[in-house]
Amino acid sequence: MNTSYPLLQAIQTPDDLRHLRTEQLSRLATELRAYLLKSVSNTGGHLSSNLGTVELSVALHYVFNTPHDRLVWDVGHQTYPHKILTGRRDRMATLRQLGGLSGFPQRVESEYDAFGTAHSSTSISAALGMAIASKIKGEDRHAIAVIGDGAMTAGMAFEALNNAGVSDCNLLVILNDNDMSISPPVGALNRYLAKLMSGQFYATAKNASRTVLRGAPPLLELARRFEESAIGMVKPITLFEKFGFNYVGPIDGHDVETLVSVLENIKHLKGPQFLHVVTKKGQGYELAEADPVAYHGPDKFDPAVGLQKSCTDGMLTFTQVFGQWLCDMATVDDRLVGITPAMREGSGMAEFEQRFPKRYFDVGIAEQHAVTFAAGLACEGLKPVVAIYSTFLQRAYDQLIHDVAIQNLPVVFALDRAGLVGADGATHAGAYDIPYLRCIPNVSVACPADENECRQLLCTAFAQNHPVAVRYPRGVGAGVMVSSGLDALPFGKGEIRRRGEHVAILVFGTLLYPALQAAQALNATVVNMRWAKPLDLDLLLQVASEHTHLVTLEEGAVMGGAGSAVLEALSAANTTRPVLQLGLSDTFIEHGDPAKLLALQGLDAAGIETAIRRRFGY
Ligand SMILES: Cc1ncc(C[n+]2csc(CCOP(=O)(O)OP(=O)(O)O)c2C)c(N)n1
Repeated sequence: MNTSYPLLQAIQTPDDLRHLRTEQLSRLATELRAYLLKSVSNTGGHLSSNLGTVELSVALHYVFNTPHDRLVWDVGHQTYPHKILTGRRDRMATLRQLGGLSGFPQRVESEYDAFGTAHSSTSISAALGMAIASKIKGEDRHAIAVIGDGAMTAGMAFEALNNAGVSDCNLLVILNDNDMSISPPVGALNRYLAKLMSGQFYATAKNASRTVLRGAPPLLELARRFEESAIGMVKPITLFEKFGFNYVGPIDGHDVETLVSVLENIKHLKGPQFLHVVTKKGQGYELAEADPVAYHGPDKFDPAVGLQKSCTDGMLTFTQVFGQWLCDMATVDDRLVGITPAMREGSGMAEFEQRFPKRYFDVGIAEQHAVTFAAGLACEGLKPVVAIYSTFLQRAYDQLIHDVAIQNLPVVFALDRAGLVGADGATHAGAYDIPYLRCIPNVSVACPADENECRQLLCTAFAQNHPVAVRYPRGVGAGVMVSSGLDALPFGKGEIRRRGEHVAILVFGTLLYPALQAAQALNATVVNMRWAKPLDLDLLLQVASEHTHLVTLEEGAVMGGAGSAVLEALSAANTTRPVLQLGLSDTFIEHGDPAKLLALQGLDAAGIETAIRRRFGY
């Protein structure tokens, strides 16, 4: 830590922060922002959202008695300033690396991380639970949820508002409105918030302070506003007031002294409070302000130069393969519609949006709605492709079963980030999709081994008349050339990739390539199974009859996964073979370099070879 951060350097915990004079906070925020930029540019990670929460983090820890008061950050990707202020400044260099700080709040990491997050829109529910618990236990503490305007679009946030608005507990919801999700925000709520901030509806910071200072009981205040709005004198009652909250704002979220004075005042009000704070994504770093999407989650970069084009040696990521396929298939089939729950960039749909705007739907952070919306489209003869991360489809499990599978609707699920994701850690790992999908009737699951198969299996999936998921991992694959055609592979069929003796490795997905390496040393057979469901039974039974030992391999949870499907099938066919199941162990795998994490799970070539030798005594 160098001396250009004199105030920040003196802060080990929020207690130290609370000893500063209010006039010093703006200087502290400047130091914190500079430290943050330097730190994230060295490690990579979420940047623009964190630049936007610097003043809010300072003000919240200054006014509230954390960790006694509970501070719950929604998604948690904007908590780096909070981490720096809560004793983790010196560990920021380890961010998102194996054994280092998580990129999200974690209860095990710090007592200041009141609630673990990473999936969005959980903060109001969790903070409400904490507020009610403190009431039941007779404890005097505040519970605060900080939620972005993107996260606010999720149904779950509204379920929580609906519940909280009629409670009489001391819950403070802070809407951090930067008019951005990862990409520009969508939907009617966004329009409403924009309206709130415009013209006569924009209360100056001064006005907001005065409103709070009056400290009128919410009901009285509501009655007064109703009366005044009836004669057209004053701003109408906001949506949040209609939900039962006392609404304050919008106020400037980069004016730390105002934030402090407003929060000080709100702190003394009873009942559910709603503070609307306006911030700028990327605040204070010109390049991020100009392009908050690119700086949402950059790799390492030089702040003086800015982001450079990332180099993948001409290799396509699976996400790019999907994006190209989507455009190509949409060109030849006008029934195709593409749906993303707020992940346009992450799911590779930017070009599709440009070229097919009428068939592109960003539905907001609303996975449940995305799936049922797709079901409705499919009922009417369209061919929906839902591009969704494996981990986020977990949110829409009932919709998948109840709305899509039971009605056997032809929806394609392009499941990105299947398997380990690396720096984002356990919350984002796509570890469970094979187990959670393969138990649902009518649903098929394809596991391409490389980029070209990914394209081909997407074609196969699209041609089916029932729900099909195609799961593929983050990043690049084996570097296989991707054909430009739209040829499908046969449905439910695998292939033998290498013929060996005694041992056959049945691979589901991209671990085919390390398996081929391991098989070289073992002279084993390698089977590219391609489908976790339906299993290629003929191929499986043929391979079982020709080998003494079987190995199953998948980048997904072993428990209930494709290997379990193989065991079930062998058992049903009354065939007994020793089977070694390789995949992700029954534990949450933390953040780190993906290759290292795979190796730690024994899923690199050396690990696969060792496991086989050990189990079968080779
Ligand atoms: C359930 C779920 N879906 C998608 C995401 C991916 N995601 C992470 S941050 C983000 C945008 C959040 O926008 P907002 O709440 O406005 O925060 P900002 O980044 O603008 O500060 C999204 C979609 C997620 N974390 N959780």
